[in-house]
Amino acid sequence: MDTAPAAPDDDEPRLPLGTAVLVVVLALFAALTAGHVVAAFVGPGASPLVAVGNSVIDLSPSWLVEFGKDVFGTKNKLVLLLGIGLALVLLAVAAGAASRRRSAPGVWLIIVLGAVGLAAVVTRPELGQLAAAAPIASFLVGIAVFPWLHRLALETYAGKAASASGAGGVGEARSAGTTDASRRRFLGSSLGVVAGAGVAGLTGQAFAGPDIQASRATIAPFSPATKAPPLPTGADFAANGTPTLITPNRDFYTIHTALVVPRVPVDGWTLRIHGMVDRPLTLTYDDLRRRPLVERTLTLACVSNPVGGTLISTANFIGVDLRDLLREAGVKPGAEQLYSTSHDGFTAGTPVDVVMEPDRRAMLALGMNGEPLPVSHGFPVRMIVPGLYGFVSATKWLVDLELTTWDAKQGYWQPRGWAREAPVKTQSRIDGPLGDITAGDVVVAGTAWAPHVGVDAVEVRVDDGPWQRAELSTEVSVDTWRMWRATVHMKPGQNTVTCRATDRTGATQPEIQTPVAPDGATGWHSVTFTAK
Ligand SMILES: Nc1nc2c(c(=O)[nH]1)N[C@H]1C(S)=C(S)[C@@H](COP(=O)(O)O)O[C@H]1N2
Ligand SMILES: [Mo]
Repeated sequence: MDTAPAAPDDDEPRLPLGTAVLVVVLALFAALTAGHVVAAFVGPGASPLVAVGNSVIDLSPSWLVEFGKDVFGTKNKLVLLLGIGLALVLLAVAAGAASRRRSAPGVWLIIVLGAVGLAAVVTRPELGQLAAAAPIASFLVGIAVFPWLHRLALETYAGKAASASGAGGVGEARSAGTTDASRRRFLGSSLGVVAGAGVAGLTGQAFAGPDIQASRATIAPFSPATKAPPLPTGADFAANGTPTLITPNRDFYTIHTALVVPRVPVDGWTLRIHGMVDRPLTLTYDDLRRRPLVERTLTLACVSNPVGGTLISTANFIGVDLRDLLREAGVKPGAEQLYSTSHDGFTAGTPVDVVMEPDRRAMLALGMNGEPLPVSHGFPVRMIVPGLYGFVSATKWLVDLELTTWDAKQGYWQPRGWAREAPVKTQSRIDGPLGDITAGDVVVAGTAWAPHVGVDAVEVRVDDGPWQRAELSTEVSVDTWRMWRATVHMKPGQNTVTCRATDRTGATQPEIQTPVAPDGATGWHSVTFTAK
């Protein structure tokens, strides 16, 4: 790489590659920070980086999304952001290399990236018109900072070039002085850009951060008219390694497509219920709160949970009965699909006949384990339908419910290769024992679920031995997972334990392994334990 400050063949000053790239990187950094800060006020999803990331997720083919989830697990969003960061660095290197003399190529990069950021933000369904302010701020800062730093850098090297070709005493000294001064100016300005962006970023964070938590904090404690029954004794075998029956909010699994969690304050939140109904409704948070609140112990499962996986949790959800609400709106005959939309544009289609089953206990949840919903679990309001996977029923940050037909609309995951109707499959999993095992009698324990159907039996076996019936924890309801435990004999060395559940219809979970797509994994869970 040529790092000479000036080309010998002409007088035009030329930046070393590293400096040219640095100028582009600094300008992009300042631009993205500016957008991020403005986004803190107009909505976190308006940050150009976040909006582009969200659009990449939504536009990616489903195989790529699944590949990302498989390879990077819950870190997949971090990897996506790092990937976008890397792409920006590569573009900065290219633009820097092209901008060693003139700023035009770098200016073009900023124009193109500005357009991409603006396009991503204005096409995000969750963002209002005000959101465009964030990418515009990015663009304005980028288009101002880049030519400015570029000029300062060039002045430094113009000075050097002059001093290199200058002849003799006084003149040389003066040129060197100019060089030092301009170098100081360039370095000082660069540091100023970094510091300014840092301070602005932190200020933005500080202003925007507490906002949604403040809204959450204004929610008065719920006093449900119908409380969840107290947990029976023996509801879990946590002492043997299973989870507790109720998952604490901080441990409840989290799945959503949004790159940053939507922040939806209660003030101004409304839920529209419309479409094929006799009486369309628009409800505020207080409208919902004033209804008789119910508390229900419900298990929620993700369709992407592999056999043996942990994308399943249970909570006491507090909210309003969804069937009652829909009956007030008056569901018209012919309505097949309850199409729910979240603030961030996620959608799910739920069968109307399932939601309207008298004993289905579907709800709009406002609270979870005694608190207002945590922001990452859908504050202020989400949907929960016992027995259906979350992707077709459990819309978080809910803002709209439309009664419609299957032909009219498709939920978010359906065109991406996932099923339209997706009841949770009967499954069982081995959780314990944890720690060292001594050969002989060993208590193995685990979790089983058949939401809205109920688990009737779990069997375990060691290697190819006979199936042995496990003890089941006390059932809380058919909508709640159950724990199991069994004493099995383990020999010194390796022992492969397998489990299988049978639900209340008498169906035993199939041995055949199928992938999570399109409607949930099947197969038996096995764990190999080494006993001493
Ligand atoms: N707005 C929104 N709601 C959503 C999703 C989403 O991506 N966006 N994911 C769904 C899926 S796939 C599941 S499994 C559940 C997970 O809910 P949790 O994060 O509270 O566990 O939320 C559902 N609701
Ligand atoms: Mo899910």
